[in-house]
Formats: sequence, structure tokens, C-alpha cells
Amino acid sequence: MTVLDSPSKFATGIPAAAPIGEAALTDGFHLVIDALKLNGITNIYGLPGIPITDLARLAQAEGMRVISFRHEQNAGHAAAIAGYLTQKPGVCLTVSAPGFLNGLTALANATTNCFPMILISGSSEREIVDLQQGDYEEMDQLAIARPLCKAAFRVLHAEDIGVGVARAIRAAVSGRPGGVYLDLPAKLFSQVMDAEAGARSLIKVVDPAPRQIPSLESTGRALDLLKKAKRPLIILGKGAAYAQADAEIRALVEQTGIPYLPMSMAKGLLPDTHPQSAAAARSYVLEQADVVMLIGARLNWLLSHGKGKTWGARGSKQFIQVDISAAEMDSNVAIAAPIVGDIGSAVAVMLSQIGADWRQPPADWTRAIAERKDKNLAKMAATLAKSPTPMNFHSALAAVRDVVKARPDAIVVNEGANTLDYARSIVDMYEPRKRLDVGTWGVMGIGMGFAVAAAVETGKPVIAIEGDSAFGFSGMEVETICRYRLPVCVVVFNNNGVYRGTDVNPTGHSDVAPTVFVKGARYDAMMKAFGGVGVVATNPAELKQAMEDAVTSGKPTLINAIIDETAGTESGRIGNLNPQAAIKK
Ligand code: ADP
Ligand code: TPW
Repeated sequence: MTVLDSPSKFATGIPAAAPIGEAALTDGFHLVIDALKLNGITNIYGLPGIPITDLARLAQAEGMRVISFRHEQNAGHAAAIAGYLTQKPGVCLTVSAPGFLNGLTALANATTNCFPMILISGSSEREIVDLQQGDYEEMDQLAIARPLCKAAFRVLHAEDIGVGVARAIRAAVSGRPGGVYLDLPAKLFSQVMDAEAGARSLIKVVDPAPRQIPSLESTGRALDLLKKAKRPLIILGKGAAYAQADAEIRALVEQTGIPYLPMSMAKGLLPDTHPQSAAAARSYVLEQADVVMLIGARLNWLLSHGKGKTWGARGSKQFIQVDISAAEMDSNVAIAAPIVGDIGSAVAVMLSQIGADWRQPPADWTRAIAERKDKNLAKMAATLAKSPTPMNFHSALAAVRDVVKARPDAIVVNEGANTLDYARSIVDMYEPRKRLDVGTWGVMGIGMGFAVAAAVETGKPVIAIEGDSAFGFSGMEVETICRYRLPVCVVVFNNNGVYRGTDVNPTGHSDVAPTVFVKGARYDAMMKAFGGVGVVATNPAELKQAMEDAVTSGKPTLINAIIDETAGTESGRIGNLNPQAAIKK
């Protein structure tokens, strides 16, 4: 039996903090830990310090897995993606003021991406903070966190810890998932109370994310619209992946025969090689479709807000949207058939209504898509077959694609600009929730935090495909990866800079351009410094071999993949969002 399986103190009836032979007492530290454990939360991602050092220490002693990071933002991203992968809120633990602020970016990012997460931060004394008398790490953290997350709570009394944790869990996972802040002032932790009363004060949350069954009228309206469509399309988003309704979603797609597009993190929900995937004809289907059913995807910038050139002629589309958040409907364009409910229930209801007489979409539509796909895939295959020296994004990613194909259970983490955009289209995914990336904000810095949590939560090999700039945001966590001996293979696409390594300082000064890094940097030596494996790969064969070795051995590995510094484009595929100076001096 591992520490993690050992029965909780509640199961044995022995209160956590009861010293043998003394009055049975507990305290704030133990109540927080017991409240988390009671609700099935077994992992904490954090960074110790005043006032939560003992919380981390005791959590480990009580059988929780405590993963300590080198920077709170990375711990926060880890907690957020743990939440996405498990549907249980991922917990990030930080110290007050600066530690809290370091974790806050991840909390806001989790909320933006609908990942359930709880940021627990220790804080200074209310009396001093509120009078602004200058406490150690003084900050009104609750007020700062509130606008950046779904809910924010503070617990002042030990007997309220159960309620605080329960509310945080419910807020994080119910309805549209998101980030929750839980403020625990230093004084709370040492408050002592009777252990039995403490145990009674805890709440095991019943049905934390209740199903939300949509009305039959709403699903019927949607199906009527789909039936009449000449060019129907389904778009699957990361909400669909999060929902863990994989079999139902696949059945809906296959029974209706409708072509589908996966958003980035929905890749693999159905294998990317599925005949109904229209990913290789993306622009064509977005422009041409007449009825589009969004399942767990928002019509935000990633889908050009549902309008404009991408979406073809004005008024040529009707939208169906399946989402747990009623307020999401009509956020950008009119939704003709909103289905408000959880995706599992909504898809199940639709499947029950479809019936055997469902007509497959018109053949001229599916044929036209197939033709486009074949043409685009053939073009891509020709590009991938080239092997230039140095490697470019395509030739390196062809090697990555082969490794992922052979290990479809591996989790791919991906960030960067070109590295992100090309990997998304070149590396096929085969299983749900195996692709984790920069998400709704396109935030750099998720890399090592996501990789650590993916390995911890799933035990599967992790392959992190990182632009060299992207890697820098969380690179110090290679020590964390080595310390916990996690099966993480980091591939740094090293092209000497942000986007490219070719910019020059026009003044002739010795400072390099703002987008340029040290040339030929040895990122591989960083992993070696902590006892991991470091490799330099200069061609696809070396890259593939090193990745295979890493995935087979499970040893922490960093592969420094040398990429042509002229290969990238500025901002990758979203250069259109990048303002350029109108006046060139
Ligand atoms: P993508 O970036 O992949 O397009 P988004 O993050 O924009 O996806 O959209 C995800 C959507 O999924 C959000 O609007 C969210 O409310 C919704 N969602 C998340 N979980 C569920 C669920 N279990 N059931 C229904 N909708 C969900
Ligand atoms: C928190 C802006 C978007 S992409 C990127 C930056 C700095 C790095 C691109 O270079 P990289 O990739 O990683 O070397 P590649 O493949 O093009 O060579 N700060 C944050 N988030 C974002 N998105 C940025 C800055 C940015």
C-alpha cells in the first residue's frame, strides 16, 4: 500500500491532530488538510513559506502528494490543468502577497479557460492589513483576487474551514468551471478546537458538479435545424474534452455523419485521423457551412467571433451552441438553437432523439470536404518529407508526429508561436485530453507546470513541445521534474529568439534586438545540471531517437532541437493581431 492509498484519519475515526493521551484537539492546519482529503483532493501544487510551510509539511505527512515548485505561477498552472484533467479542482498553495500574486496569473488563466482550480494563499493579519499598518507581506489579497476569478472566500475561524473548502470546491467545478481563491490568514492555522467538533464541521460535498439536463425543446430545435442543413458542421471545443463524455460525443458525430472540427485542446477527442475530421479543410468548412453546432467551444477570437471573412457570406450561417453557461449564448452572434446544459447530458438527449431514420449530410458536401482534405494533406506530406539543414519547424515536427503516433497515450504539452501553430496542425492526436496548450489567452509559461501535473495526475509519459522563448517562462521547473523523477520529455525548438533569431538592432549598438536570445544556447545542459538527460538534436532522426529513448526510459529529458533561425514568422499564425508601426523611420 502506498502512502496515497492509506486510509484517511476520518476512515479510522482518529482525528488528525490528536496527540495520544492528551485531550483530542485539532487545529486550522489539520482541518484544512482533512477538509481537502475528505473531498477526494489528494494533490497539492505549491511553494512553501510563511505562513503555509507547516500546511505543506503536514499535508505530506497526512498522505497527500505535495509537489513543490520553484515559482508559484508554475504551481498554479499545474493545479489548473490538474483540474482540467480530473474534473476535481486542482489546488495551488502559496504564501502571502508576492507568492499570491505569482499564483494569480494562473488563477486568472484557469478562469478564462474554464479550468477548475483553487488558489489557497496564506495571508497577513486582517487587523493590520485593513489599517494598512505595514505587516509582513501585507496585501488585501481577497479584494485583488475577486475580479480575476469565479469566486473568492476568506476563512477567519477554524470552525468555518469546512464551509470555506466546500464552497470553494462547489464554485470551482459546478456550472462553468473556473478558478476560486481561498484566503487563509496566518492566525487561522494555529487556532485550536475540539477534534470531534472539528471533524463534524467538515463538509463532504455531495454532487459538486450536478448534471444540467437541457430542455427537450432546446435539443429538438437544434436537431430540426441540423436535419435541414445542406452543409452542417460540428465544432468540438475544450469544454467537450473536459466533460469526459467521450463515447457519447463520438456516437453523436458518427451517427449524424456530420463533419467536425476540433479546437486545439479537443484534438484527439476523436482521433485526428477520423474520416469525418475536417481539420485539413478548416478554412473551407468555416466559410461554407450553413449550420454549425458548437459543443463546448466559444465564438471568441479563436473562431473569429463567428463573423467576418472566415465565416463566408454575411447571414450564411445558423449556429447551434451546447454550453453549460446560458450567458455564453449570443455573446458574439445570434445563436439560433441554444442548448443550455452539461455536454454529457445534452449529447445523450440528442442521441436519444436522433432515431434510425437520420439522414446523413448531403454527399456533395462531404465529397467537397474530402477533396479539399486530400489536396491539403498531400501538400503537407510533401513539405514534411523534406529534410533541410538546419531543421525547420516542419521537419522537426514530422519526427514528433511519428513519436506521438507510436505512443498515443502520451500527453503533449505545447507552447510558443510557430512551435504552437505548426505542432497543432502537424502532430495528430489520438486520445481525448492528450493535448494541453496555451488555451484561450495564448499565454506563455504553462509549459513545465502543465507537464508536471500531467505526469503526476495521469502517470503517463509527457512530451512538452516548447518554443525557446516559451520554455524560458517556466524553464527552472526542470529541477522540479528531476526532483520528482517525472517521465517528462521537453523538446525545445531552439531558433535563437522569440519567433525567429534574425532581428538586428538598427542602431548598431551592441545590445541585440528585443526578440533575439543568446545564439546556440545549450538548454540541454539545464536538464543535465539536475541529473536528467540532455541531448542536442540537429536532424529529425536524432530528434526522433532521443524522444523515443525518453518516452521508453521515463527519465526526465530535455532535447535541444536546433531549428533554422530564419524559419519562423512573427507571431506565428496570428500576425494579423500584431500592430505594426505605420511610420517606419
Ligand atoms: P475552445 O477554446 O476549445 O474553443 P472554450 O474554452 O472557448 O473552448 O469553450 C469551452 C466552453 O465549454 C465554455 O463556454 C464552457 O462554459 C463550456 N463547458 C465547460 N464544461 C462544460 C460542460 N461540462 N458542459 C457544457 N459546457 C461546458
Ligand atoms: C505571458 C507574447 C507570444 S508567443 C511568444 C511570446 C513571447 C514566444 C514566441 O517565441 P518562441 O516560439 O516560444 O520561441 P517560436 O516557435 O515562434 O520560435 N507573455 C506572455 N504570453 C504571451 N503570449 C506573450 C508574452 C508571446
